[in-house]
Amino acid sequence: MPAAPARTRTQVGIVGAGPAGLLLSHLLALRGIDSVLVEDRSREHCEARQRAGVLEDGSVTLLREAGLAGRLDREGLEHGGIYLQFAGGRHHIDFRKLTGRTVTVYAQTEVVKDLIEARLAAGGQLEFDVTGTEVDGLDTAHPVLRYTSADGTGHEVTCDAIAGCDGFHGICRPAVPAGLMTVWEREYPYAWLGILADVPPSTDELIYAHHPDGFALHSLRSPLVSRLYLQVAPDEEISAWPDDRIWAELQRRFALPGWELKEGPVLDKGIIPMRSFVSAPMRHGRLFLAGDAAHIVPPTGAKGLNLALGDVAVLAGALDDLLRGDARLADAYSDDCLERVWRRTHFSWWMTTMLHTAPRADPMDTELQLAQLRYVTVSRAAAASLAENYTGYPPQR
Ligand code: RFL
Ligand code: PHB
Repeated sequence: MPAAPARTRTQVGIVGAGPAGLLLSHLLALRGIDSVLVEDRSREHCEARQRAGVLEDGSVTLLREAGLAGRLDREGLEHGGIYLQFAGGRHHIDFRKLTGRTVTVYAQTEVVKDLIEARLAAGGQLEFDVTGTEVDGLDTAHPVLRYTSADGTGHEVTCDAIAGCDGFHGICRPAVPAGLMTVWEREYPYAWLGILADVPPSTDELIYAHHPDGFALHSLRSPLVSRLYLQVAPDEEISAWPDDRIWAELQRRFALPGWELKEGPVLDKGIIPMRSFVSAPMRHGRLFLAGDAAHIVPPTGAKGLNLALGDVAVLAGALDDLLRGDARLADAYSDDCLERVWRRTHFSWWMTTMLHTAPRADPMDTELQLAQLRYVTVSRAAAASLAENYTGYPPQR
């Protein structure tokens, strides 16, 4: 007979040690609220997986106000704009001039490392490598979080609320009974191939390039490390892309007279699917969904990480009040988030469709994209709209 699970209590059970779950446990601790955070991957895996790289200024402020920005302030690279490249020209969109705001290039790997270190230093309950995570009793006042630790011990944690921060493929969203959630979804007929390269960036700010053969993006991780992306077919195998082929394709899509793309050893590469997905409400009983567990954006607008941080900033306040007996912010949580989520979902879709070449695009589609790109680079109003959205609109709270 299996041993009875260890039964414990906490105020908030959190599933997932991505940016959403980790920041939530930190924000709750600042408010004096206990949490137990469980993660089914290893600490090393969570700290190493290559994902997003751009923080809105509101995300930087949020991390700073939470006392988490020591290294971010030292190592983050503040960018005052981006380049849009199309039809053989490169055009600067000056966020500072247009909005007075900036973004900061600081990799999600570093945000996650900083958050894990801060939680462990504060004695936070954070368990990696768990298996069999389950949530139960969601429509009661005391939902239950079950999981098995890496050493095989079963746990049953009685909570006052559970936060589903377990990403798109997690177990929390599927735990909501069928029929209670509405889902909006769009899959795009392309994917991104991303590489991390041991070479100084060839640009001072990100380059988003429209090209007849497909989109390309030049981003960076530090003054010494570059991050680059290529639009590829959605079913592309990474094995079909040896490093030489990747560099040749990047060279073609970024080519500009008088400018050189520097090449270097590829440290990491992978294929990233492109999807827009929103599920609502972001709450069922005492289960609150946050980040990718509730919504996914294609990466073209650099919004996924920012949305995850924004959700839990709202959720921390809502849970604080709920645990003191005031449910008003918890009741408003989903609607409060969804306004920000839908604006960023639209912006991400807009950037994606403006910049990528659809497999069956005809010459009319291409001319419409180029007309939009020219407008955004020529009209101050259109450029300001892009700048306002890229730096974060509506602003994080
Ligand atoms: P995360 O980061 O996916 O974290 C969820 C965590 O939950 C864990 N988990 C479980 N833990 C316990 N029990 C279970 N049953 C569990 N099931 C899952 C997972 O292991 C994971 O640690 O979600 P969060 O915190 O909401 O953060 C969202 C961001 O990670 C995401 O929006 C962005 O990184 C999106 N994204 C990118 N955005 C960009 O702007 N630029 C990019 O280049 C970029 N690349 C990416 C990405 C997302 C990716 N995923 C999720 C497919 C590349 C990838 C591969
Ligand atoms: C990144 O640096 O990984 C990155 C930057 C901007 C994007 C997407 C990804 O739009």
